[in-house]
Amino acid sequence: MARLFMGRDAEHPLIVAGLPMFNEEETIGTVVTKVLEYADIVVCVDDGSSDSSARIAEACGAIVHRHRANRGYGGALKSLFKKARELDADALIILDSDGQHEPSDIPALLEPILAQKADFVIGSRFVEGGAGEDMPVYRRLGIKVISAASNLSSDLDIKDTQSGFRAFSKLAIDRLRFDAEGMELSLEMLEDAHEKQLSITEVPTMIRYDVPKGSNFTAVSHGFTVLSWALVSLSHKKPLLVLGLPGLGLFATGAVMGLNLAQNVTGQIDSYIGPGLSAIWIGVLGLSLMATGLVLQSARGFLRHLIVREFGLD
Ligand SMILES: Nc1nc2c(ncn2[C@@H]2O[C@H](COP(=O)(O)OP(=O)(O)O)[C@@H](O)[C@H]2O)c(=O)[nH]1
Ligand SMILES: [Mg+2]
Repeated sequence: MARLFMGRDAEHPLIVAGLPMFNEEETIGTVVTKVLEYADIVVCVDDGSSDSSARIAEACGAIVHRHRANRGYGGALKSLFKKARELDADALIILDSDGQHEPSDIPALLEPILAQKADFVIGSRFVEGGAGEDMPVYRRLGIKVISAASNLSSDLDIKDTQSGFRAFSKLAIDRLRFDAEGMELSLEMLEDAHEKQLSITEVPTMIRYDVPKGSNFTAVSHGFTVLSWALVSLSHKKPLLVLGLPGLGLFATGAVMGLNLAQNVTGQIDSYIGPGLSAIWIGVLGLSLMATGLVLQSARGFLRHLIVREFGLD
């Protein structure tokens, strides 16, 4: 049954649920109806779905916000945050409209926010009590790799960086800004929250894979976009690690190849020219990577120092 109050105070905070929606006519009706049991307002962002999703969502009680051109998952989330600000929401909860997330988990995600213990809550498959029902093994592996790369750059130690089931406090709704168009937004948001010192926590949830249309993206395209974003971001933050370490590896390989050759030189010098040159260019490539890593790392340190000294920001 729909909640009858419209929250406006501490006892009845205004809960807005946001659903990015793209051709989800099979599931959207059930999802909107169930979500309305836990939220005051449901907003669906439709990116030119060619099916009846928008009509069904409206008939079930959701507000439908339409984009004229497809602006991707990231564009849908930007509109949802804007709408939450306009509505002056006390909390925003984002979930998929394909039925993968369980609306009855919404109170668990909202609990840390309403208790003012967190600003950003992730419904996680990988903390104790959470699960990915019928989750393909390659997806599980992909998410672990992406989360590891993301945690290397942000030190956040988030277990499920790819869950689309997320809740935000009023502070997070006001402060978070992101640019990404696609699923890489999942990481950009986390980094932005970390930089703005918003507190992030994970609560266990179940995410289902036995729904009619679990994903608009193949695991490979999702993995590739998000992982490349994670690596670019990591190279901005830790250039010495991303460039210097492989550089050191290449330099060591070149040196070992060269030494091996030098030890085995007998008579016929001609036959050593090819492998000798390879050893040299591998070594030089390694050295230049290390040098680039070092320069970028110190430039980063220098800029940071300048910003702190001149503007008092960190
Ligand atoms: N508005 C909008 N929603 C999208 C777009 N792409 C995906 N979605 C919705 O975003 C949610 C997550 O997408 P989905 O394909 O299920 O991603 P996955 O489950 O993480 O692989 C679903 O509810 C989709 O309907 C898009 O381009 N625009
Ligand atoms: Mg999905």
